[in-house]
Amino acid sequence: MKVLVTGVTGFVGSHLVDYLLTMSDVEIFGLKRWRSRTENIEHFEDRIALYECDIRDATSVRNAMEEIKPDRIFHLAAQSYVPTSWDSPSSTLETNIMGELNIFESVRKIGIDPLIQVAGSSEEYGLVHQNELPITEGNPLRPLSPYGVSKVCQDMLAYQYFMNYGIKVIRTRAFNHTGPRRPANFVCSDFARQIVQMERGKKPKVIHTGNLDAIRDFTDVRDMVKAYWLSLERGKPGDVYTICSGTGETIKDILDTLVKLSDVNDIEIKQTSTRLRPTDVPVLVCDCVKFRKLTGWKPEIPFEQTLRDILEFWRARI
Ligand code: A2R
Repeated sequence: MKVLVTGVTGFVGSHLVDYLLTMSDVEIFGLKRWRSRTENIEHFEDRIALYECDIRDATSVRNAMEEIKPDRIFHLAAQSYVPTSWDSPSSTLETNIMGELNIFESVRKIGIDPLIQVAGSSEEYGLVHQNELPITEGNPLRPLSPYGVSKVCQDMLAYQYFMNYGIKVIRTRAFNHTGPRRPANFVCSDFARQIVQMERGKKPKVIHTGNLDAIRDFTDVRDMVKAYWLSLERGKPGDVYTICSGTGETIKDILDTLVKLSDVNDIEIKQTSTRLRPTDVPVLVCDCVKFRKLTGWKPEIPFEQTLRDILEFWRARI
């Protein structure tokens, strides 16, 4: 089976390939740009086939699709960072929406029939009222960032291409996921990196944070990529599945656990306005009963282990 991963050089794409490499009978293909950073894929680069492709460029996407003719596509390429979407809304919308459109159109025009996973996000739900928790697929979509809007559009475009053309799309809406290789602009990695800098004596014992009271639902990325695989194995084309751990953690709990797992103490916490979002949702916790019933999936890696592994990741780099 030919499996194509867009965004293969990214955080999730590289973990997905690690998982795919444990399987037999899977030929792995990845799309990358000529200037993509490759540190996440160096350990498997010689075991997959890489194609240069910018998903905003329809010709480039079509050429890659024509050559590969994949049986399955994990569409992970995106402008994935919420704060950047406020700074660069137009390019976020272009990459995420037009990029996906180019993939669907090339599949349609070439006449191939792959299963396609579209990586949506909890950011699609955006504003969630307390009486609407836990979130399920039926919650209203009220995105609060250009990134969230782009993911709602990806989701709806996927639905439309399934309904109009029978393109076999499975939509996932993943809640927060983290782990080693997550860049330092994401909260767990940000804290872990700052703590390791303190362990190394490279930073005063002051940690800069955003909103510590927010409650988020975290899953280890290595569990998340297994869920993505199962979404194509068992999911119903056209359907949508939220994926989450179902457990809420405050950002403060995450910070406390990281400090507990580290060699530093007496850390001063400073809330920084530049790390706060224009609009933040207090609680984002989900119930993925639909996906669990369908697939039997549940997270296996305890969150404390995830945080330990993130610290180890930064210790190896700082
Ligand atoms: O920016 P690059 O060249 O380093 O590659 C990133 C890729 N990407 C693109 N690939 C082709 N054409 C583009 N115009 C383009 N723009 C971005 O998407 C990188 O390989 C990947 C994104 O990786 P991360 O930022 O690490 O995102 P992550 O956490 O792996 O998220 C995967 C998916 C995304 O759709 C998120 O929105 C969703 O999961 O949560």
